[in-house]
Amino acid sequence: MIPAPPPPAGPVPYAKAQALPLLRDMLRIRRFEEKCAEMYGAGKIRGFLHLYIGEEAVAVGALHALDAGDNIVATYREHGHALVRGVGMDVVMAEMYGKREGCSRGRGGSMHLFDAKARLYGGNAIVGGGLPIAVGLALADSMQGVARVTACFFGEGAMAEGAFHESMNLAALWKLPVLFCCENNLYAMGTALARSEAQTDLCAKAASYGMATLRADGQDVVAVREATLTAQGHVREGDGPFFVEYQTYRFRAHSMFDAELYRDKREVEAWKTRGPLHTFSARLKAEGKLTEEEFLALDRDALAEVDRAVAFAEAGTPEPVEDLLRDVISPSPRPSPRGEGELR
Ligand SMILES: Cc1ncc(C[n+]2csc(CCOP(=O)(O)OP(=O)(O)O)c2C)c(N)n1
Ligand SMILES: [Mg+2]
Repeated sequence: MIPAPPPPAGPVPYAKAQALPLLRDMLRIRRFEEKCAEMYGAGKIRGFLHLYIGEEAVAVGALHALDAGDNIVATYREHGHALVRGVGMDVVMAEMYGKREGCSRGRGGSMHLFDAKARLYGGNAIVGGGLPIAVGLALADSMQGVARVTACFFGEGAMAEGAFHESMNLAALWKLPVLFCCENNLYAMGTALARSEAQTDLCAKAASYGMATLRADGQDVVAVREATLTAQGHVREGDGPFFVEYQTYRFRAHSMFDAELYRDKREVEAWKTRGPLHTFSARLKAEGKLTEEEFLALDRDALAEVDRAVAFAEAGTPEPVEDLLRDVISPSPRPSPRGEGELR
């Protein structure tokens, strides 16, 4: 059993007007993903589906500490990052459905949400795959003299990948503006960190590249935001990359195909008592910054947004079969079904 951390101490250091948007975004993610699970059961969403339920404080706290013009790179557990970044819930849901109106034109699905205008560069199914992309984006910015942070989210499982070490090394060597955001939810599929890693102190691994590090309670949206504010300030000042470990927990299975035989149900229940939504709303209520009516209104708004997104996705168009080879690059060009014989 991996014990849950103690509850957050001290008052929320934000006024009501600053605190409620954090709660609102956590509710939007939670309600969106609950609907995704339902629609998966109904056969409307297919393929892989990895839910972020329980981890919402990480994407919300971190993205609320970044500028809207910063780059975001994420994993296949990225619905929350897309929603907080401002990708419309309607086009995200349409992508989940594989519809042409989706943010990746229905080509990517749950694991490949992408929106260049929002500077969301995936959505990546490959564990550790986002790290070199983030380093490349930051290298481009630094060569072009653009002042921007690239925040790269990845799970602790990615830290066993060669791509992680190569990316950390180059980012530190070239002092690139990358904020490495490790979402440490303690498990990589069914493998607990200590079963696969000789060094379980993730900050120590990052520090071995001479990188500044911070560890934050990923179940507390305030702790996440504050740690990220510090870290992004360091990166923005030109002091090189920064690594933040957010200690969090997923309340659901790894994906929709996981019997969860590797963890004790009591452990899951204990961590649920540290759920980011109810602990934050309880603190705000205790401090007189939130009434039950206001909470219910935020929840109603989130549910209504989800209903509109489902209607949009249902009304969308499936990718026509004859278009399936469009934008697919092949080393041996073959005539397309339209007979044009060219790569596009
Ligand atoms: C390179 C690579 N190896 C293996 C997999 C299969 N795989 C998918 S998710 C996953 C676990 C990753 O765990 P972690 O990085 O901690 O992220 P989490 O799912 O916990 O958010 C693995 C091994 C993959 N997608 N890519
Ligand atoms: Mg993990």
